[in-house]
Amino acid sequence: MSRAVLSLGANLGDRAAALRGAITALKDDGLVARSTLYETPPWGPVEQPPYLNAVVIVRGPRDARGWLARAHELEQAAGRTREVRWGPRSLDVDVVAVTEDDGTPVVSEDPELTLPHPRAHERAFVLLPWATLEPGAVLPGRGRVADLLAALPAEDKLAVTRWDHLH
Ligand code: A4P
Ligand code: MG
Repeated sequence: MSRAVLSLGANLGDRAAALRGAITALKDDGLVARSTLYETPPWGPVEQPPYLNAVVIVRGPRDARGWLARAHELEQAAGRTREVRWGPRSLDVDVVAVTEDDGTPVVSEDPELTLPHPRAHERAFVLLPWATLEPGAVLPGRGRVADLLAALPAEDKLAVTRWDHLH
């Protein structure tokens, strides 16, 4: 058994349907909690449309690699093809952090599965939904999610806007 925090993002096609489909599919994997959907400006060097992002927490019989495999299955189910790194996608599922059932955080430097996710601590589109979902959350090796969020530029946080209630 382990507990994983997953970050979901989509910026092509019916973004909300892709996120909601993945969240629904995760009910069979031990979905514990899910954030609402947020609209966020694209992060990174590639010019591309805005994203919808969400964070979910799952707990189930998989290990960290099992969660990565599940993430890839969900991407495939959404019709994702890998094109440009950091480029637009119908669904991206990243494993942000995994904790063993005894509370030990999984740490890995393997490029196939780096944990905790090496860029999560600087991404408002991960930290804000996560902190809202789980106010006491800790990103292993980095600190409290609420503190990491507080350290980001105000414009990054203001750009992450709740989307559900508008649609
Ligand atoms: N990989 C290693 N560690 C992990 C992990 N913890 N979780 C490997 C998931 N995958 C991990 O990923 C490339 C490889 O990373 C995989 O083969 C996996 O084994 P990918 O999904 O094929 O490619 P990618 O998503 O283009 O690269 P990467 O590095 O995952 O990109 P990011 O960092 O996910 O960036 N802006 C906003 N606002 N919202 C977004 O969601 N997402 C991206 C993608 C860019 N800008 C964004 C957003
Ligand atoms: Mg990815």
